[in-house]
Amino acid sequence: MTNKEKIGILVMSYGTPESLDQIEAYYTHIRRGHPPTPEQLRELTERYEAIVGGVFPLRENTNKQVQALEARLNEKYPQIAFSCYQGLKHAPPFIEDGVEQMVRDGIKEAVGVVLAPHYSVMSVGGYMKRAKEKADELGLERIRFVKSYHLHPKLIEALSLRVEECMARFGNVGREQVRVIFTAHSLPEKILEMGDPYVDQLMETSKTVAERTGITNWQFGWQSAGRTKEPWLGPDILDILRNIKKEEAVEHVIVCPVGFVSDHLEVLYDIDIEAQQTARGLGIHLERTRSLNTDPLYMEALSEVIYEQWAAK
Ligand code: FEC
Repeated sequence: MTNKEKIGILVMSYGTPESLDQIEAYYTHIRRGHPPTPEQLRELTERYEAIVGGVFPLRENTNKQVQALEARLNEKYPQIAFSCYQGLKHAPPFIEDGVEQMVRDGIKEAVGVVLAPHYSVMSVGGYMKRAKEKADELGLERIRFVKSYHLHPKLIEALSLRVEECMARFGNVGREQVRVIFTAHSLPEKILEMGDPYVDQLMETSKTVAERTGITNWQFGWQSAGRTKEPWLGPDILDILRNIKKEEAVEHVIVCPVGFVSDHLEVLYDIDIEAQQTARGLGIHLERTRSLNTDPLYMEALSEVIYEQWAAK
């Protein structure tokens, strides 16, 4: 089968350090070239130390997701030869490195996809812009992008199964007693004036999962806001926990981080350590839904949106 059409898939993800001594360079990249203060560096290093057991989870998870996606694509669409390339936002191989490697390998047609289902000009839009600029510079014939896939039925199914599985951990507690909080990474509030679809897409995912699972006791919350002076989207998950305990006497909570697809710092620290500590202090039983990682339903959803994007001539 030598005459199969060859398609390059640029799989873009956030990126993470690979060792503790790389945290400073990584943080400097996130801060657009401005190194963190020693205090900021120490604080971030401590958060990584709390979750890293020899490997940085996002490094390993991205590798596994990209391998699983390539395998699924080639199995599902055997008429095409798919090759996946990683392109990371804040760590090597950077987005530009991924595009360069595709060109070096003779790829003429490519599809870019981000391992984050919801579009914001500040998140997915940024990945796409960098990939397109490099592709144009190097003369890659064609690159199209999957912008979002926040309502893909298989993504919704995978998330719904996770909420159900989490609900079962509450034993005899009635479903209506458990508050489900869907979360995503906060962004600066200024995106609201820009007509950005991020907030609406996140609400749509949450509402659809709630409908599918028949859950009525739910709300949305933000997490992991940056520590800057500008206002960020809220309410923050920690404030929500305090308020629902104080004002509504809620004692059972499921956190479902719909904005993330992997186990990494924002899930393993911000939810599993920080939010869990707050919940315990308040006497709340908090459970988190399992991350998607390489879930076959997630790989299937990604394969389908990639194929659709490629096939839309
Ligand atoms: O496990 C890891 O090593 C990396 C976890 C990680 C993920 C992630 C995803 C998103 N971020 C988004 C927005 C921002 C904005 C800023 C920002 C800053 C940080 C810092 C760390 C960090 N982010 Fe992140 N993010 C992850 C980690 N993020 C560490 C720096 C210290 C801190 O603030 O905690 C503010 C800086 C800026 O203006 O750029 C904004 C969004 C996502 C979800 C979409 C995506 O994955 O791209 C949005 C994972």
